[in-house]
Amino acid sequence: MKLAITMANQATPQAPLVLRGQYSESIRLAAQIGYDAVELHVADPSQVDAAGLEKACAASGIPVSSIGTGLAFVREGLTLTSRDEAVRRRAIARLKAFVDLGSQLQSLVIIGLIKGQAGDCANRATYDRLLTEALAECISTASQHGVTLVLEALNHYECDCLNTIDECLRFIETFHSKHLKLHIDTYHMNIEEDRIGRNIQAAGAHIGHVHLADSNRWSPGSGHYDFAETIRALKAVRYAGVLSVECLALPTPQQAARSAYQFMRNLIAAADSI
Ligand code: LER
Ligand code: MN
Repeated sequence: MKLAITMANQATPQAPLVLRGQYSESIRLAAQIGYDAVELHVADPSQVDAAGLEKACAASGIPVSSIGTGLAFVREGLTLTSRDEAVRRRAIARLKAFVDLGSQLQSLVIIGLIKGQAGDCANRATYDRLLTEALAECISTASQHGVTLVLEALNHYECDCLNTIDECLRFIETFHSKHLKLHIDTYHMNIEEDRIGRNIQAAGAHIGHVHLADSNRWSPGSGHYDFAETIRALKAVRYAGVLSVECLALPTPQQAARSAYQFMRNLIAAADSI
C-alpha cells in the first residue's frame, strides 16, 4: 500500500497538516523519508504554481496523490451549501478550479469541510438538495477532466451530518458516478464508527481515499487507534489508493512525518507477511 503525507505552504499549529513551508522542500523531504506521494492542501488553486509543483515532483520521483480543499472553508468560509447563494457559487467555482488542478496533476480532489453544515440551512432536506445540486455540477466537470472527487466522512464535532461511512455511502450512491467516491479518515472513524473493520469492508470498492491520524490526532502509533484492523480491512477489499498521513505536526513536522512513516510501513509489512 502506498503512503502519502500532507503538506501546506502555511498552516496554524492546530491544523492537522504535517509538512509546512515551500512545496519543493516538502516534496523533497517526503521522498527522502520514503513516502510514495504528497497531498497538497491549499485554499485557492490559483495561488499554486502547478508547473513548479510538477517539476518538484518529477525531481523527487513522487506525485501529488490528492488535493485537500478544506482551507477554502477555514480561510474564506466557502461552502457548497451556504445559505448565501453568492458564497455557494464561489464555492462551486473554487471546487471546479480544484478539479482543473487535479486534472493537471492527476490527483483526486477531497470534499471535506467545504461541503458545509446542515445547521447553516433551513433544514436537512435543503442541505441535501443544495449539496446534491453543487456536487452534480462538480461531478460533471470532474468527469470531463477524468478527475475523482472523494467525499470525506467527518466527525460530528466538526460537521453536523454525513459523519459515518454508512451515511456517506447512501448519499454517494444517489449520484451513480464513478467520479464520486468515499473518503475515510481514521481519526473520524475512531469517533463515529461502531465497528471500524466491518464498516470499511461494507464500503468496499466505494473507498477512494484514506487519511491517517491516531486517536489523539497525533501521528499513527501515538495513540490507541487499531491501525492493524484498518489495514486488514483495506487489504480485504483490495484497496488500491493511497493512505495519506493527515495528523498534527507534533512534536515537530519532521518527527511526525518520520514516525508515521516508520509505524505504518512496519504495520503494512506485517500485514503483507500473513
Ligand atoms: C480534513 O481532511 C479533515 O479531516 C477535517 O477534520 C478537517 O480538519
Ligand atoms: Mn481528513
